[in-house]
Amino acid sequence: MLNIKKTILMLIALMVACIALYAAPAMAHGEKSQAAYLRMRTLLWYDVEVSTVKLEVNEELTMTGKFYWFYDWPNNIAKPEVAFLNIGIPGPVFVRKASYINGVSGTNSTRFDIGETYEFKVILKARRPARIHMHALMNVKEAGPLIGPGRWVEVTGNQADFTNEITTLTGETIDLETYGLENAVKWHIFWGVIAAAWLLYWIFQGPILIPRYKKVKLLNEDADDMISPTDRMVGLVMLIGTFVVVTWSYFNAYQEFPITIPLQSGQITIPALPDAARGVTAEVVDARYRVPGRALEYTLKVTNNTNSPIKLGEYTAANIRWMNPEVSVALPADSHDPVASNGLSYEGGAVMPGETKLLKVTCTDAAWETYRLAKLIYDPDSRFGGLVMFFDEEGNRSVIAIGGPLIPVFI
Ligand SMILES: [Cu+2]
Repeated sequence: MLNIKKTILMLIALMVACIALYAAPAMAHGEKSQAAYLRMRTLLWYDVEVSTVKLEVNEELTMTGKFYWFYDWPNNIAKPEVAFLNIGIPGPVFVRKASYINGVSGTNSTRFDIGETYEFKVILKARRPARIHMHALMNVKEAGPLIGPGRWVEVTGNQADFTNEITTLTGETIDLETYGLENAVKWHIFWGVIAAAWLLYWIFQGPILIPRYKKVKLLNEDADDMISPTDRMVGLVMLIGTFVVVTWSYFNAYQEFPITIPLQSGQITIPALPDAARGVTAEVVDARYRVPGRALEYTLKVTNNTNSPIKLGEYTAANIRWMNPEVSVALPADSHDPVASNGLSYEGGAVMPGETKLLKVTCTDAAWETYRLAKLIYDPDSRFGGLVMFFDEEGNRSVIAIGGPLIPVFI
């Protein structure tokens, strides 16, 4: 009888544990839950590419791209005074070997200018076999993570083969994967044993807790007699021994590593890229979106100051790309790449050199709904942003940031 009860209880406990521990794999990585206006009006990523999507442990992958800090930065979001170029992956499936922003090392945090464009390059080395959705990511102090486009990347092989070797300025080649580990474990065990020995010594010295408390009460002023001369001697040996080991190990470590430096931190300012607009200006005259619906419609006042006719080829916002296939062709890189290859159309045709005209643009795709930009209706600031890309007859691209109030249409 008792056994059946026990078995049932154990099964219930096991079930609860399983339910508590089970977590479904995340398919999207947080971006959809961020406010739509935030995603459209903070950091706009484009040209993001990975050098490979399938590689083995120890092989390298390079992620490159550009990002633009939206000129109409939301008031309630901290400005990128301290920002760090990161990569959004589930733990160190890769280790970052190097990162560059406009060719300058991105090891530390950086200050960026609103309204400016930068390009980045991150070199990663595969460490653990996994299939992951890798995102470009910018951490902005007090604003949080600004998530860039993601790509499915698969690492094969064996983690045991992974090495992360570097050569120090003292000429020694070390493997960062295991360097110093043995020493750290050794010293922690050593001090743990000393602490345990001290505790055990007193536990075996006779009554503890309540009996001892009673004895102290009973002996009253003579309670100190409970500590014998041997006890005092053991205490003294422990005290002096600790000082001796600390001092000796300090000098020993100094002798073994005579050249050490403090943790390198600090901040650099990186000059921005030249303006990508190339003499083309565009501003939003009015903009609407349908609720419910999947269409974003806006009128652009475009001036072409280049010497070649230009056509609108792409609008991108919140990592979604609406393409005008007559001008610029792009296909989704994988199943989770929101590229609407045929999503953009417009009335107005080419803008001639020196001409200013109005273009009526329609951006349609399910991504507007699935990536929850339609949730702009819940945002406290119904303004949108994005980048429009014009192409001239030679294929030269002009990238212009646009934005403004976005009015919902209900019927
Ligand atoms: Cu993702």
